[in-house]
Amino acid sequence: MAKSVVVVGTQWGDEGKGKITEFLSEKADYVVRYQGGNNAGHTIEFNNEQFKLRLIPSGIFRAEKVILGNGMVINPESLIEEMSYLNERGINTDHIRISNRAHVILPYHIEMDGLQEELKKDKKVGTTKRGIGPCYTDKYARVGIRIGELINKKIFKTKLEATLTEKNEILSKYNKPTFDLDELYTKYCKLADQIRPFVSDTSYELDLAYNNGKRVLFEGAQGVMLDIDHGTYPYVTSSNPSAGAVTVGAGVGPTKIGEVIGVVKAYSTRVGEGAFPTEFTGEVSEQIRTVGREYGTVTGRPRRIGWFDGVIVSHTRRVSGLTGLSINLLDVLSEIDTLKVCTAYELNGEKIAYVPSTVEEFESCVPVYEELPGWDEDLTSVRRYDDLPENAKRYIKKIEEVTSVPVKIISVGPDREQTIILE
Ligand code: 2SA
Ligand code: MG
Repeated sequence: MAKSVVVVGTQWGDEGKGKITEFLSEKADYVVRYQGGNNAGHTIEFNNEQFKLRLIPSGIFRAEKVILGNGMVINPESLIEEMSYLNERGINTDHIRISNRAHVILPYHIEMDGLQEELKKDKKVGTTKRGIGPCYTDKYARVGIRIGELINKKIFKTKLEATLTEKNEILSKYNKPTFDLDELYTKYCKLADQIRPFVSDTSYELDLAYNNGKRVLFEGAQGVMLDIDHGTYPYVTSSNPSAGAVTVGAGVGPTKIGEVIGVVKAYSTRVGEGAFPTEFTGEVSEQIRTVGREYGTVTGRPRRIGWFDGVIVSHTRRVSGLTGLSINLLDVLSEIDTLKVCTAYELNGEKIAYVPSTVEEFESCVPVYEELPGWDEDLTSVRRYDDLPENAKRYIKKIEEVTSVPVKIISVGPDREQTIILE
């Protein structure tokens, strides 16, 4: 039986996982998301059409089934909106399955997200304000509401009653809008009616799929540097984008995982706050932002730009067990005289090759760079590795050397066709 492939972000998200998942989904029967929610923003392009997805796995276009796993947090309103958006554009969504164990994002989570950020004053995380953190908080505090409970009117009412009083107390204390139980209940019962046909025990379905020889692809959202355990805590999201989370977040065993493809940008970006050692500003940074369309898919925020950071991608290799890299947006680096690759950090006069655990230390890290000559050629129509300019090949070799991971895919543009596969 073929082992599964996992696609993970190796940096701070927006590495182009959506494109690669969609590309790889040609060889997959099931595509599964295992963490996060509509804080993700995946852009997919083919046949001159562009699709923006937040909750729905990027395999929706070609897979037999797509699964929203139990490790996700789901805003039912956004999900239905996203399904209608796809349906209106002629994309079928009947093959979506939503885990009955996934948690529901309710409007009070979104209010709490905003409030918590406000209270942090100059220590804001820079969240997407989609209620992600507060929903996961409720999950671990054991007061969350799961999809399987939402679709059962009686259970939903009891659970909502139990938690809403406390939420309203906190919100009213800070003069934030509060929620009326009956109104919320009625609205969410209607949403529940719409999603009920798609809800199932997705771990059970995956087990059947494996037994029937189906090929499964797992799609991470965000990136390892935003992982609640392995990222730049507290400037992280509230889930585990790392590959290890697949097993818990989808309800499959670790023995099912074969390959882990780390998706990496040919440079680095970050949205939101937090340390970013290779960040730089100025003309070249502006050029990268414009050519690479580096603005958040969900919130439209301009992304911060940095050089390729080998320390971070090695960190991801270790915590996610990468077996291969997909280098994306290589085309964006054309027409830059000198490219820099960070190979180590200097911290308190010492050279280190790992990511320190505290933000304070991470902020003090000074990148050690190797400089490489750039190239002027446009790469967007290159389809074979051999046709890349020598300097682009040299740059790729350098990335392999500093990360110790073989490059398996190179992307030179957003379209499905603009992909180079390395044998
Ligand atoms: P949250 O909302 O609680 O998950 O935010 C916590 C941190 O995680 C970051 N984060 C992201 N970073 C990059 N891309 C993300 N998704 C969107 C996209 C971003 C957008 O794909 O373009 O549209 O702004 C994403 N989601 C969460 C966030 O910036 C916080 O630092
Ligand atoms: Mg994104």
